[in-house]
Amino acid sequence: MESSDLSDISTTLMGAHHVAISGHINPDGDCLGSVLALASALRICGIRADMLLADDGLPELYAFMPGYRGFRPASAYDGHPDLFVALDTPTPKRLGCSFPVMQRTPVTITIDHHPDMQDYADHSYCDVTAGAVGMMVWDLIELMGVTPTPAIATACFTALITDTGRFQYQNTTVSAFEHAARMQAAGAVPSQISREVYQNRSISCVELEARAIANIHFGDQGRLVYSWVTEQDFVQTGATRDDAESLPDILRSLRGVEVALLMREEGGTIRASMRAKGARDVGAVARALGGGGHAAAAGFTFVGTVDEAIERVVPMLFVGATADADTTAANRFVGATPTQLFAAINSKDTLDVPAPPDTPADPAIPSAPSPAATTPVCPRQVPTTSPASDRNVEQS
Ligand SMILES: [Mn+2]
Repeated sequence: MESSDLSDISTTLMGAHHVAISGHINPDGDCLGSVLALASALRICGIRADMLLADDGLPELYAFMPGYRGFRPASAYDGHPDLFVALDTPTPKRLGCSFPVMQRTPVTITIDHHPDMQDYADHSYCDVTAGAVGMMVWDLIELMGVTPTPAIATACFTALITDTGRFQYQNTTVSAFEHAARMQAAGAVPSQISREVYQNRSISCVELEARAIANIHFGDQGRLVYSWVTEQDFVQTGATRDDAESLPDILRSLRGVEVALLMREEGGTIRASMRAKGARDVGAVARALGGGGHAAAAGFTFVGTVDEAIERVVPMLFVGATADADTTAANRFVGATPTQLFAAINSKDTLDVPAPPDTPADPAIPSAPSPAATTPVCPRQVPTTSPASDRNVEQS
């Protein structure tokens, strides 16, 4: 295992005959666009490139990207490539069904931008300052000597716009805009891509959003917001799993909110997505719960019910939200019982917080909890006894 630079990786790629490329499970715009762009560039060089899906899901949202139907589930893949590339995937676990393919491939590469990337390949390249892996793939394609086609530019721009939240997140750097300019010059049409990704919602998606808005609860004097959607909500609205993608950002967009948590019920588990504004680091909380991600956007899976997840996770976010840069704050509470967590939250030590933000006066915005509420009160009351299953967290 070694840390390589992009030109080493370019050389390795150009020497290959048959490459398999995969992103992570629950694929997003960055991993799908990055895989598509790199595969296109390799094919231009006369190298066979197979695009693998780490799980069976392929979101229709990104079907406008040229070559999209070329993805195939890794679970049904029986090829024997001589080179494997993992993009946007920090851990082998996130490679899902693509990991066995990686294991039977003689040479392996990872290119990523997650702060928690593990060194699990022969060659790995990680740039945590890159807004999207699509930017790194763009640089790599230039190093390969390939002139980016409009299809490559469209795929990379889609990666960039989705991972920077339309150039709104903290990872929107000068370099992100410079890359965007080069992608547009090569044929990406930002207005068209934005229309496909953001102006293309189903009524089911909006109805699911209404359910999530109806479940909104505040904690930490309005700085924390959380909500959830149940399996029943999906059935009744006809919404798909992909339709839930926009929900965390809706929560974060609320005035005064610094940390947002959206829980999605799926089988016996809760898929949780967190978003942060400003200096808050939800990535640390996600890692403490067995998940991962970035400071501003992270997630984890929780084995249990919505109520159990609220009881377990909301206090951690509350403490994290009051700890500023102290990313170890959340870790201190791993393994604690709910009773211990709430005791800690109620202690003066962890409530030494700055003055609360102005309470929103707009009647359209759900009112913040009263100043007397010094705990992250869930209207779904936390039981006084503690039947919560802490064991589930460690398993997720
Ligand atoms: Mn990414």
